[in-house]
Amino acid sequence: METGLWKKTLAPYELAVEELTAKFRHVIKEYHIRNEYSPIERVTGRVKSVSSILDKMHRKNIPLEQLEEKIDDIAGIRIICQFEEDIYKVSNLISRRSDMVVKEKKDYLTHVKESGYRSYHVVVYYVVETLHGPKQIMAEIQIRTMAMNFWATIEHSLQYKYRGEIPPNVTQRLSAASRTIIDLDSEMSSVRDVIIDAQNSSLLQNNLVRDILMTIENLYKVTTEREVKKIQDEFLRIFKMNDLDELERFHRELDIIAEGYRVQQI
Ligand code: 0O2
Repeated sequence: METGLWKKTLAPYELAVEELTAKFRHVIKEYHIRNEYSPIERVTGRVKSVSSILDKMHRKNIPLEQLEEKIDDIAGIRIICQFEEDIYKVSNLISRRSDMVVKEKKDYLTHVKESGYRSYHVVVYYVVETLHGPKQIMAEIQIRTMAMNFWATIEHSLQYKYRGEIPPNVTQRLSAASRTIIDLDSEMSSVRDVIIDAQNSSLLQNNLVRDILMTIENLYKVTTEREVKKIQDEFLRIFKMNDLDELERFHRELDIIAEGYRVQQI
């Protein structure tokens, strides 16, 4: 296929990666707006390189005409989670969405690959709008923990370096590292509740501080500088106490004050 044709073929996949990445990032945002822990930590996406596509076609004996129906990871999204439990939450979240249809799920967590690779793959059908109307494509969503991603990234780079022929002693060490990662993930899961609790508190504090500062800024427009200075000093005093309940109480009180000024203005 000539360069221009590759560009045309891959364009809808570029769009799908952009849209899906934005959508999953928005999921994180929605959780944070609700002061809730997000099972998605980070999202990245890529369109498979032409050389990697050619490589796969060659490896799997796929003719050019069947490229789009046989290769399901031309559009690839990677979702990184903090804990293994989150992976299944994300997978369920994907199943419930109306803008993508699950074609297949591959669970390499319970069925670890011989290499030691662990991840959860969801292949979805996704429709993008093109100049010629809607086009349905496939996208592969890889969901894994940070630790699994660390392992897979290193192993992938070694595959590349050794062109798939990793020396046996390195393979053995990678297998051992993969087992260590299973232990690490399970250890982290055992303190998941405590970690989530701490992260939720920090998220709530950030949101409260942001709201309070915005309200104080707005108060500048409707009351005297002296009054705002008093409120600001009170805020700094409470902030230094490092007490979330106090901060929430101050936030509520400030809302009532701001509401009072709004009423006065009407
Ligand atoms: P790239 O460069 O990431 O695009 P199969 O023939 O069944 O092994 P298939 O049908 O492509 O592979 O599906 P699968 O197993 O879901 O693998 C798709 C992608 O998962 C791979 O894409 C890798 O990104 C990742 N993957 C699968 N197995 C391994 C592994 O052992 N190690 C690492 N590091 N990643 C893996 P590509 O096309 O191989 O590569």
